[in-house]
Amino acid sequence: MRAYWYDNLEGDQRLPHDSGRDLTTSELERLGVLYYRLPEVEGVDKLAAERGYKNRDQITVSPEKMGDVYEEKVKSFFHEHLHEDEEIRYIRDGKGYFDVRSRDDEWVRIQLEKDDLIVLPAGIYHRFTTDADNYIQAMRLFKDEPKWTPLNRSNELNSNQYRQSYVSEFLS
Ligand code: KMT
Ligand code: NI
Repeated sequence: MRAYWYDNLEGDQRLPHDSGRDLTTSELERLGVLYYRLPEVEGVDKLAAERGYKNRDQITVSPEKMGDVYEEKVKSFFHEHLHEDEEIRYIRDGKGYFDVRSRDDEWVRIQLEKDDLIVLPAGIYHRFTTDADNYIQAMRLFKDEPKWTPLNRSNELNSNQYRQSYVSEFLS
């Protein structure tokens, strides 16, 4: 895992967009983003039990797996959105970038690879992209029914109760 400020330059979303300025895991924690390095799946079982995540599935994002819809999917993952539940991803293979908004509404890029697990809190604005290798496999953890509907950023969404809870817990 490496977290750094996004450079905001034009160019493919899958390029590193590396400003060269890093963030620490404690800085991520202040945004409510939790990071774990879990080389053994037992670590995931423990975390899932503690947080009440009973269910899991696996997703592969690649042109081989997705065919013609790959480019479309990658673009849609990159639209800025939030969820009304945590987003937990445990990377099993390949690499990818999760971008999250900072306190000052700047993009922080989090590069993840195999054995990295990330918890994005409900209500945080974020987006995802594969990198130039166009391949990631991830385990998705969820409680009951997955609540993965992305709610795209808008002024109206700022009054959403999950957004407001996030703002009052982490940005106030
Ligand atoms: C998401 O929510 O953006 C995804 O699940 C992307 C694929 S998981 C690495
Ligand atoms: Ni999401």
